[in-house]
Formats: sequence, C-alpha cells, structure tokens
Amino acid sequence: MSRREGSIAGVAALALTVATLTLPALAYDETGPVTGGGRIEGKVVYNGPVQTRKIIPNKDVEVCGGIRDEPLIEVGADHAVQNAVVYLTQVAKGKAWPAAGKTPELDNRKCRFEPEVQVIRAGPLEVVNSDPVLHNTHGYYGNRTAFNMALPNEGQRIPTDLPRPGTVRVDCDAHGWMEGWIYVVDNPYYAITGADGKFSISDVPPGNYTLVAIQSFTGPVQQSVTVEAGKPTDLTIELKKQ
Ligand SMILES: [Cu+2]
Repeated sequence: MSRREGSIAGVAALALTVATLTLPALAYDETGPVTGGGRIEGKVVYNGPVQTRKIIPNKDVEVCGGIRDEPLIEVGADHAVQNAVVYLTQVAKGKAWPAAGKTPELDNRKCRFEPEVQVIRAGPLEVVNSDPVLHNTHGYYGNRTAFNMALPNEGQRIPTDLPRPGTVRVDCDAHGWMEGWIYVVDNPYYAITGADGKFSISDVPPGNYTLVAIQSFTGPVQQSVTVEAGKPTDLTIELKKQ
C-alpha cells in the first residue's frame, strides 16, 4: 500500500469511529399495526429536594407577572413527577406515527412557553406569540442555535423546522427567565407524564429496548426494558439530580 492510500484508509477508519461513537439514529421503519405488541407503563418519581428559582420580571410586568419562585421540577403526591418525558431509543421498526394533524406549536403566552415541555416528531414546528409584547424565541440543540426569531406582534406565527432528534431548549432573548423544552424524537414510542407521574407506551413489538426518562432539572436516566407480547411492563423510574 502506498503512503497515500494508507492515509486515506486512516481517515476512513477515523470517520467510522466517530460515526459509531455518536450512534446515529436508526431510520425508523413504520410497519403498520403491531400485533402481539406489549405495553410499557409506569411512573416517574423524584425523591430529592425540590429546588426553586426566583423569577424577577424586569419588563412587561403587566403581561409577564411579578416576582415569584417557581419549582425546577414539578413533584406532586407520592413523589410523582409531572412533565417528565419518556421515550425509547434506537427503535428499528414498529407502529405507525399518529396521523399528521395540526403542526405542533410553541406558544409564547403570558411570557411562558405553552406547552412548557413537549415531544414532537422531527419536522415542522410553528412558533406563536399570543402576547401584546415582543418575544424573541430562541431554540438550541445543545449550544447550537436551532431557530431564532423575533415576534413583535400579538397573534404572529412563524413556521420553523426541527429536523433532527434531540433535546431543544428554548429561551426568550427578550425575557431571560423564559424557558421551554422540546424533545424531538425519531420514533413514535414516547410519552409525557401527567400530574400522577404516570406514562404508558403501547404497541411495542416484543424485544429489548433502551428507555430514557428525562426532565430538565435532573437530566436523563436510562434503563433496559424487555417487552413481552401482550404483557404490560410496570416500571418505577426514579429521577436523580446529576
Ligand atoms: Cu419573551
């Protein structure tokens, strides 16, 4: 092998290593209705101290409200966590996505993001301003800007796109305390917990999966789940501050 060929092979090997480490999402294959699937259900809990943050609106207080403390994690009775997101990763195939309906929305309303936490399929998102004040809505995949838009007018709507799976944090450059979360997924096996902390993911083809539960204050926890045909898997997932 010439020196030149050797160096090209080296580059190829390096590229392969990087690709393996970053674990690119599998292309999800919709097989239609799942027969003999199982259900993953359970509850997300948090047993640690609930920290709060002080919000001090410094402008637009007639819309945004006054000084207050807000919890960094929503914990109800029996340690139940609301608005935790649960999803399966690296799923090759399974049920169809829900029928495409309205484009998912992120609304700026009373200087909050509504919904504050949501899960969407990779693709379009519409950002809305329901307030009579300027919001500058800024979404990030990690440190990288996903979208950044000024919405000066009440009732304004701007379409955007979140093309790849991942966690998108949303800030407002006009109101530093505003924060929202969009979890972009590449398969339809996900849920978001209600006030009782419970979730249910149905029609999972039997097999072994990796399940992630995530909340913005604690970060993610990950665990293996085995799904058997016609049998619910009952889990209690404890979030811990990392
Ligand atoms: Cu704002």
